[in-house]
Amino acid sequence: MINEALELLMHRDATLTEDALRQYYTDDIDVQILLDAERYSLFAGGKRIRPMLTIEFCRLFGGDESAALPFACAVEMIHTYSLIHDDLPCMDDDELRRGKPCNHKVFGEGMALLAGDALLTGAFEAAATNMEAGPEISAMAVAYLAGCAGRYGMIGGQVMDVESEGREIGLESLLKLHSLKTGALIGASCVLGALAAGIRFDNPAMADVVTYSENIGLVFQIIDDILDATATAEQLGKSVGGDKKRKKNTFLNFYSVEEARFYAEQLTREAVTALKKYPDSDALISLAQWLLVRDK
Ligand code: GRG
Repeated sequence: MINEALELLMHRDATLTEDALRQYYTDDIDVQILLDAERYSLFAGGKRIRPMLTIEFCRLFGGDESAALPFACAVEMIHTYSLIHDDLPCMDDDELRRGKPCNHKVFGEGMALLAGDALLTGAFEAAATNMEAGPEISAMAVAYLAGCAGRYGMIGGQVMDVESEGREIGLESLLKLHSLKTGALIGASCVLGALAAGIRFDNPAMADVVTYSENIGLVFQIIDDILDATATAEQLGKSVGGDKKRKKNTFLNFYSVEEARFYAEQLTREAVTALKKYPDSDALISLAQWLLVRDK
């Protein structure tokens, strides 16, 4: 369920991102295997939701997409690294990702680890050298992104996830876990787009960016939990049923599928309300509504 205008825009932003991502790679025979491993996962066909958020928030505030693209690449590199590392035998030990065998299944565990490391460091290089945004905004973006990706952000969420496997946690802890593990990078994707358009942290508009991102971040995870329990591996391009198998804490420990969807609808309404006063917010509103009904 996706309207044609949103589908076109998703495709356009994904193409822009992929063209920009390619520019960070120059072939070097001595590290060819690493570059191949990175590009194997980076260009394996993800939905590119995070870079789209960066580009569209920049556009929402009248910025030029050329200032958003290095930040869009940075968030997609960090996202891809997290998927590679999360699939490793020492984490979720998965087989399939983005419709293909996981990185370590093709390149081996050591190279998959290094490909993730190189994507993480490459992300910060891309963000720090954003010439269009300039050094001051780039520095703010790097600091914000590091906070969201690190110990009090995505990694912190992953730690909470690993530590709570097989043990029941309360709803409040689950909300924190997901707002860190999934929400923090989605939040950074939105904030970096606004920064690229020159919106500073003391601008009241930034609070609307954060409200939208916090709400869609939770929706993203609720739908992910529902899809893990109800969709097929062919549909998602990744293994399904892993949450139950690994006794992970998910929203379905607290709600039925219908109740979880109802909760996600409420959160989507909050996200839409935060942006509807902005004249060019149609794309981001449609994206929030699509995240609620996505089936992959
Ligand atoms: C660094 C090991 C490590 C983990 C960090 C983000 C994360 C924690 C792990 C990745 C796996 C995971 C289940 C993350 C939750 C967020 C999520 C559902 C990611 C999948 O995002 P999509 O659907 O993926 O946007 P595509 O492939 O479309 O880009």
